[in-house]
Amino acid sequence: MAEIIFEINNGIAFVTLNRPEKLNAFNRPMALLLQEKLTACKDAAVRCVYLTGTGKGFCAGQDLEEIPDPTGPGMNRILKEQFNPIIIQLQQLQKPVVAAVNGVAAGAGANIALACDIVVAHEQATFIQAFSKIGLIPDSGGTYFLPRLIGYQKAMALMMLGDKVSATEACTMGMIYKIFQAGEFETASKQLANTLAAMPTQALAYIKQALQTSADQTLEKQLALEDELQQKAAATHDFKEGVAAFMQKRAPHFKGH
Ligand code: LHQ
Repeated sequence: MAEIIFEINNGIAFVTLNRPEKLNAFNRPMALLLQEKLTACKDAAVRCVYLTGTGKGFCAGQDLEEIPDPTGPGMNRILKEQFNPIIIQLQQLQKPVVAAVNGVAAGAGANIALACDIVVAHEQATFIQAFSKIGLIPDSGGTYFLPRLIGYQKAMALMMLGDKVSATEACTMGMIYKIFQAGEFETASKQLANTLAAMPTQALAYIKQALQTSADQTLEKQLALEDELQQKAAATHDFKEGVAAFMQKRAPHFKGH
């Protein structure tokens, strides 16, 4: 059984973590396969990526059974070769990435979700910075994204205590975008991906680029970046189409470039 299920349909790359018996915890083959599939998502035919998990969990982070295994990857390689490249790939993809968090997201599993662009969750999903419970520190970008999303104080407490945060709490504190009720989660989260895939992909990529730098940049530099990216956006087919459709009072047909 493949550790990652991958399918491109209607401009959306559906990427499903598939080790349900372990709540989709990552072993090395799964991490390397995810990297391969995220590379495949660079294809221009993909205009949105939808990341989710099989079964009752989204992802329980690193497979802890692999750690003491003498034939396993070893602590010194797991971040460098497995999780860090995944986080960079998610951030560098020039298109929106939706995390559809279907259940528990713990450890690196939680932080992979937070490295996606738009995070939506099933009402029963939970988010756990589980690391401190086993004597580790949050990784996979958690110490970067979480304080930026919810503030230093709440991030510190959640990371030190390893609290289980409900989807409702996560939404209230700004960790995630939306919650969907059980009966509508799959349809509504896929509809979100459909909407994004039909949008001006290049403009969405520029939005992603601009927001990624905003927290670490002076206002002057950010204004200059907005100017640069706006010139590029204005040169796309989709900008011309967007304005034409508005003037002609019709729905736009964006091509993604
Ligand atoms: C698992 C796991 C798991 C193996 C559930 N591994 N089997 C980076 C650098 C280097 C090294 C280490 O890691 C990292 C990054 C990290 O991600 S560190 C953090 C690793 N993750 C965790 O510490 C979370 C461990 N899991 C849990 O605390 C619980 O399973 C949660 C809270 C996620 C869910 O609890 P429950 O809903 O009660 O489910 P469960 O505990 O019964 O799990 C179901 C099965 O999945 C169970 O197997 P079993 O054979 O008993 O049915 C678990 O053993 C297995 N599983 N997480 N990470």
